[in-house]
Amino acid sequence: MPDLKKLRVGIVDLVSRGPTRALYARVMYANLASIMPQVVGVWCEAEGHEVVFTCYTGFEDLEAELAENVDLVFIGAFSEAALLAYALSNLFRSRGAVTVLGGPHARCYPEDAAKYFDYVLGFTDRAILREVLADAAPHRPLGLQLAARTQPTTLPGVRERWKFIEPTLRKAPLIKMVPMIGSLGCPYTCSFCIDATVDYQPLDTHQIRDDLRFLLAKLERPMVGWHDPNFGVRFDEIMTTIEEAVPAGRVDFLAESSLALLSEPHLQRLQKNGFKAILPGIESWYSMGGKSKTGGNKGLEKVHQVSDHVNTILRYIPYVQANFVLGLDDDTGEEPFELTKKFVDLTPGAFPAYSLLSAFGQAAPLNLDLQRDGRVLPTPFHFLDNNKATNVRPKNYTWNALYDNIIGLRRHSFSWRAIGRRLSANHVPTARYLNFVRAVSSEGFGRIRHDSTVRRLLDRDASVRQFFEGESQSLPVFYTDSVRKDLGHWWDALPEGSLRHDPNAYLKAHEAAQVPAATSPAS
Ligand code: B12
Ligand code: SF4
Repeated sequence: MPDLKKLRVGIVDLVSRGPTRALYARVMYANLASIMPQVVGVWCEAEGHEVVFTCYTGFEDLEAELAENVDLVFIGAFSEAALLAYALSNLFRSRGAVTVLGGPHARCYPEDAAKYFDYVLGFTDRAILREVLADAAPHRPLGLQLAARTQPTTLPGVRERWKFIEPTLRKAPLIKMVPMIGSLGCPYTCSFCIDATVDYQPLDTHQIRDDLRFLLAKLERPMVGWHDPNFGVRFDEIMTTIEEAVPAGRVDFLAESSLALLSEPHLQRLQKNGFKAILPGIESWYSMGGKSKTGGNKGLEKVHQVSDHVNTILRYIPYVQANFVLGLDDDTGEEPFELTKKFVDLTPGAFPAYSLLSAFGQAAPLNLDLQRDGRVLPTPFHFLDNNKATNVRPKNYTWNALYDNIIGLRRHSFSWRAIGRRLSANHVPTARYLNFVRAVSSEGFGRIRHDSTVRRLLDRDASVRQFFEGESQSLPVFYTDSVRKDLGHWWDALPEGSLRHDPNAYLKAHEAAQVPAATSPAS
């Protein structure tokens, strides 16, 4: 076999969707770095290529940090950073590089991303990466969409990723989290979730054990953020792994886990092993009983049951973020919002995190139904971060009513009274500090301001109203102006037409894939 050309590979992990100076970003963004860009770095080097790696948190001068003369650039992006990714790809391509997009945006909107990248990757394993490295050629006007059939069975651990982790941690001034992962997929099937159809698969426990020991040797007091979609599905296995690797409580851990996995004996073991933050998904008061272990309980009964459970968690774990999805089709009227306020009052120590129902392209089975019903809007990707906008026309609410309820709930949750009660219910200084910063910065107060602006525009700006009602595809000036402001100088590199996308691309691709099967004589 002829020797492959040694490539100069740039890798950019986009944690921020543009330049920023926000306090929360300064404190936290480097801690939100993804695992896969680091994995890609390890795999590229193992294939003999030279790698330049950057985690962009919004503070760096990207142009100065990014390697000149790169042959191939991998960009990892969530949809909220898609426009920045498109602008970067445009710039790199104009300088002669070939570009590759991976990450949640590539998985959710491959058809759109292929207009701006040479390769768009879904599930990525080493074989897919080798294919890209071997080809490394421009594919224009439409990029190649490649994906492994399933999630990879192994990923390089912390020891191998350390050369990319270390410089990223240096950007975090206070809290420094090392990203680790113990499993992929999830056994639950929440219809709105990207992992609803991805089989659960634990990763190698020997590697996890080795990584934890490695970290203890590297850092005085390591803090590990588990990126498992649902941590602790094989609870005993992962706990035994941790217990065998490090003395109890020497490493701090954070994880997203469903309430169903957080029984009191499990909490005792989590506490003993140094778990400091847990992010359970409650999602709704009327559905998702399985993952919260509330069975058929609904409404107020579920609020009391879940609140008791979360208060119990808080006795063992100092930081709890309770995740909710607002605007689900099961919700009607003010009741779900009032129930969540009740939860906030009954559970003062938990930080309530609200996601607006968002249909991320082809992420979830539910999105096909929403697109079939014509309910998905072409809201620019920039706003699709679960918070700034929902791109789903509500089933049981007018826009005014939905926004009034959301604003009311946010005001209640981030009132000075609620903030004060939260701080006095938190017993650990870091938990108090983080909850305070989150409440008063872009997340709490910032979202109240943002939603209030949208609500005002719904009354006063006909173009906003028509866009939200699906009566007009013309982008309201409000959106264009916000993107221009957020992207800063990157706005100039934004490719023509990229503020728009086809919100029904998934349905169209799905239907096109059905046609041959339905018309074939063998079927
Ligand atoms: C862990 C997690 C987090 C963690 C860690 C985030 C991180 N940087 O990785 C935290 C809590 C910080 C987080 C934050 C957010 N998250 Co999150 N998160 C997840 C979660 C639960 C698991 C993702 C994961 O790591 N899986 C393990 C990896 C290995 O698998 P994978 O993601 O499927 O990736 C595969 C491929 O996509 C590909 N790949 C992935 N990245 C890359 C990069 C490159 C360069 C390449 C080539 C390939 C590649 O390879 C992988 C192996 O096949 C998913 C939901 C879920 N159940 O999957 C949501 C999810 C990814 N998050 C989501 C969102 C919206 C957010 C936030 C915007 C929420 C918010 N408002 O704060 C932020 C954004 C943070 C950021 N970095 O910008 C959405 C993304 C939708 C979208 N299209 O953008 C998801 C899908 C949840 C949802 N709502 O449906 N999140
Ligand atoms: S429990 Fe969490 S990760 Fe699993 S399917 Fe439901 S929302 Fe997705």
